[in-house]
Amino acid sequence: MKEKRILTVQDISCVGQCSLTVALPILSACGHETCVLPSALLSTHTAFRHFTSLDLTDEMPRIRAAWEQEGIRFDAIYTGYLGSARQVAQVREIIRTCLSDGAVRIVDPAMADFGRLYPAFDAAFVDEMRSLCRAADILLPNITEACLLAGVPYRETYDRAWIADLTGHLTDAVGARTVVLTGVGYRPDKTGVLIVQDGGTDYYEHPRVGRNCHGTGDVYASAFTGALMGGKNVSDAARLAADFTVSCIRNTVDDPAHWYGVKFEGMLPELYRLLRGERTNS
Ligand code: PXL
Repeated sequence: MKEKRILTVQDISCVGQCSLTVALPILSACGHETCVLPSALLSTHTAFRHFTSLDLTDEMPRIRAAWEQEGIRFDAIYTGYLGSARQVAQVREIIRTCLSDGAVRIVDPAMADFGRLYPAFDAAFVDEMRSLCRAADILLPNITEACLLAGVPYRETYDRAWIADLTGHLTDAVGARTVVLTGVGYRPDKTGVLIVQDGGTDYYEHPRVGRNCHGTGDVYASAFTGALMGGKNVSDAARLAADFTVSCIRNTVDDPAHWYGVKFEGMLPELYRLLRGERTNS
C-alpha cells in the first residue's frame, strides 16, 4: 500500500474520545501520514455538562499561508466538527489551495444527532456546512445531518421510500457525488449504511448494538477515510468502517461508566484484520 498524506480538520476535545483523539490514531493505524488542523480546543466534547471551547479560526489563515510557503500538499482532506460558522470559509480556502491533484475531499458534517443540533450550532452554521458539503467528493452524514442539509423534517421512524426521498433532496441540495448515510435501520436490532453513488444505491445492514454510544460517527468516518485512502472502493470502505464501529461499540457497551465515548483503542488490531480482508462480524 502506498501510504497517503491526509489532513483532518476537527476539534481537539481534551477528554471525550471524539474528533482528533479518535481520527489521529485510527488514520495512523491504517498506515497513513496524518496531519491535523485543530478547529477548536474544548475541555471535553459538548455532551458533558460543563465545557470550555476556544474557536481556532483565526489561526487558520496563518497556518495555511505557512503551508503554502512550504509547498505542502495533501492527498485527502477529511473534515469533522468545526469551530464556528465563519470557519467554513477558511476550510474551503484550504481545500482550494492545499490539495494535490486528484485529492479526495471527505466531509463529515458533524453537527447534529438524534434530531437535534449540537449545542454550539444554529441554522446559520447549517447553511455554512451546506456550502462546505458542496465542495466535497464524499459526504458522511447521519440521518439528522442529512435532514438539516436537505431541509427535510427529521423523523425517528421511516421506510425505504422516505430514505430515498431524503437522499434525493440531499444530493440536490449539496451536489455531492457520493453520500454514505449512516444509522439507517429498517428492522429491530439492525442498522446500516446506505451508499448513494453514480445514480445507484447500495445498502449494508449490520447489527445495532446496545445503547447509542457517543463518538461512533467519528470512529466510523475515520475508519472509512483510512480504508478508502488505503485503496478500498467506497462500498468496501463503508462496510469495513461499519464492521469496525460495531466491534468498538461491542467493546464499550458493557461498561456503563463509559458513557462519553467509544473504546476503540483495544480494537485497533481488529481494524488491521479488516483492512487485510478478514471479516469478523456477522
Ligand atoms: O463526535 C462529534 C463531536 C465532536 N466534537 C465535539 C462534540 C461532538 C458531539 O457532540 O461535541 C466537540
